[in-house]
Amino acid sequence: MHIKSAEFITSAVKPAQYPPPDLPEVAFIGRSNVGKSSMINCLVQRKSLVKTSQTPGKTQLVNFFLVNGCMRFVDLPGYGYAKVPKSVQQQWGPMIETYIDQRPNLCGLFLLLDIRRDVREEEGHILQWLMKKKLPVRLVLTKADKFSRSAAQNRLKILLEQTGLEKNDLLPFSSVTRQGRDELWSLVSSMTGIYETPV
Ligand SMILES: Nc1nc2c(ncn2[C@@H]2O[C@H](COP(=O)(O)OP(=O)(O)O)[C@@H](O)[C@H]2O)c(=O)[nH]1
Ligand SMILES: [Mg+2]
Repeated sequence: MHIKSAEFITSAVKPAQYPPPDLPEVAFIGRSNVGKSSMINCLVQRKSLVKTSQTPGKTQLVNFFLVNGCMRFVDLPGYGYAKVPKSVQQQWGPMIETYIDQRPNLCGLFLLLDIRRDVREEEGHILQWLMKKKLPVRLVLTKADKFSRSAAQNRLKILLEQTGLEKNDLLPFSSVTRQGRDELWSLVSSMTGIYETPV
């Protein structure tokens, strides 16, 4: 996909603040510091459309980005950062579940997991919500550059067992080497039905 434009639209905490559901959306979810902002920036070829940080856990909002004027990327709040107060940590669940439940134009989701980490309770919850909704989901294994190809294959096997997902549901990705970027865009296209940049 040729990237013509990518812009921040708005941040929301509740559905009344979401933009109208008039364009297809794909959403990105993951633990704080998993590399979500870096991945979105890599997809849209912008250095800092989405702020990346050394201090994780800052984004506790649902952030909407308009891409090529025809689809939206939705950056969901990062979870699981210990230094964030408990009260704030407890908001991510309802905020994400509400978005998934109440968004008619949501076409698919990418759940991000650091390739070096195991699947935990939060990822389990999210996978359950998605299966209930029958929404397309892919598990993106971020920071794949931290491993050699063969070590990455071993991790893939372990994560397949932990999640019960199928091989095609997992995608190694790196925003450093851009490994997986084209595959990710193909998935976004098939989820949204948008294959071409509008003229
Ligand atoms: N090696 C490596 N580091 C990454 C990658 N993606 C992100 N990072 C680093 O991981 C940290 C968190 O990244 P960020 O995108 O802000 O994560 P977010 O909290 O999930 O949005 C930053 O220090 C990034 O430079 C990657 O693909 N490879
Ligand atoms: Mg971020």
